[in-house]
Amino acid sequence: MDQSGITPAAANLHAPTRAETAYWTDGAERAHALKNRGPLRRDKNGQLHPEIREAYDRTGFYIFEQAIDAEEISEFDQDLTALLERAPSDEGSAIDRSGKPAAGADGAPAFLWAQALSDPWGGTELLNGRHPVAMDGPSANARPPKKSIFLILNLFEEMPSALSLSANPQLLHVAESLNGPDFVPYNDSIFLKEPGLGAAVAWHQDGTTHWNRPDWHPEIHGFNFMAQLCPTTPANALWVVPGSHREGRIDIQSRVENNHGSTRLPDAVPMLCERGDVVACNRQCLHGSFANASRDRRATFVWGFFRRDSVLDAEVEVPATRPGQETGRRRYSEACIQARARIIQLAIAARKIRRPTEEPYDYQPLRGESLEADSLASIKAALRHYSDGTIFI
Ligand SMILES: O=C(O)CCC(=O)C(=O)O
Repeated sequence: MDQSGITPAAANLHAPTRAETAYWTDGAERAHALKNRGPLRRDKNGQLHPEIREAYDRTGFYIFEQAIDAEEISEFDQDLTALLERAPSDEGSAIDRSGKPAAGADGAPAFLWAQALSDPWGGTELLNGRHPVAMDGPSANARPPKKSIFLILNLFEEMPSALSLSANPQLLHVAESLNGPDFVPYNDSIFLKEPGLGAAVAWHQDGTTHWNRPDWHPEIHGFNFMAQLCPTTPANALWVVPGSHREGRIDIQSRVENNHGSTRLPDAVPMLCERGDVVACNRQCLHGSFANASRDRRATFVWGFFRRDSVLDAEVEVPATRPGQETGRRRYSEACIQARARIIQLAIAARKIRRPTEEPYDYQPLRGESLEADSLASIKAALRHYSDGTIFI
C-alpha cells in the first residue's frame, strides 16, 4: 500500500472502455455460438466422441466442462499458493518474502516476471519472434508496483498436484485420441493474470518449426491442455481465433493492420470457462490474452503433447523466453524422446500414490518398463533437471 491506502495493483484496475465492453460482449456471443464445450465423452473404442472431435477439428479447441473434480482443483490451488509464498521476493532474488531461500534457485520452477499490465513478448524477438505485435490494452497507473510473476515454468518437481493432474487418465485418453498412443509430452506451466497486474500475451501461434513442411497438417505442432483454476471472463480470458489452426502460418502483423491497427481481432472469441474446466487447444490456433485490469484473477495450468512423428528427428532453434537467455540448436533423437516420455510414467506413478483406487492410464511407449521410483520423494528425485529435456517445436 502507498500513503493513499491503495495497493498499486488496485490502482491499476480500470473500468472497461465502451469499445472494450462491446468487443467483450460480441466475443462472448461468438464463443457460445461455437458449440465446442461440454463434458468429456469417449466412444466405445475409447476415442473422443465424434461430436467432440468434429467441434475440435472445426474450431481448434474444446472446453471439457468440469473435467477436474473439486478436491483435485483445491489441492492444486493449495500447492500453488504455497509455491507463490516460496517464490523469490523480487525478480532475481534468492530469498522469498519471509527471508528464506526461495524456490527455483536452480531454474525449476522458473518464475517469469513482467511489469504490471505490460506485454513482455509482444513485438520482441523472444520465443523465436512468434509474438510480432504488442497488444492494445489498459496501461498501468503512474505508480506501477514492482514486477510481478506472470508465468511459472517447470512445476513438477515442486508441485506434486500438478504432476498428478497431468496424468489424469481421462485427459491422457484425449491426448491419445488426438496424437496417437505414442504421444510425447511438451512442457508444463501456469499463466497467472492477477487483477491490476496480469501481463498481456500477444497474439501468436505456438508452433515455430514445421510451417513449411510439405506434409504440414493442422495437428503437426500438437496441442495444449489448459486447466482453469478460476472462472474466466472476457476481460481476463485467453482469446482464440476459431479455425485458425487450419490456416498455416498467419501473418499477424497484416491481420492487425487490416483491423485498423487494433489487436481486438473481430473474429476472435474468449475461452469462457468455469473453475475445473479443461480446454484442449491446438497449438496452431492464433491466440493471445489482454492485460488484466479487471477485478478477477485468472490462473491456468497448461501442459501439452505432440505427435511422435512431429518431433522425431526434428531440428530446432531452442528459443529464449527472456532477454539474455541462451539459445541453441537441438535435434530430437529417439533417445531424447524416450527420455522425455518418462515424465508421463513418473506422473502416472505419482498419481497412483495420491489416487490409489483410480484406474491409471496405460501409456503404451513405456508399457512393461519398470519404474524404480515408488514414493513421491523418489519420483521428485527422478524428475531432477527434467526441464533440460523439454521438447519445443
Ligand atoms: O493463458 C494465456 O494468457 C496465454 C497462454 C498461451 O499463450 C499459451 O499457452 O501458449
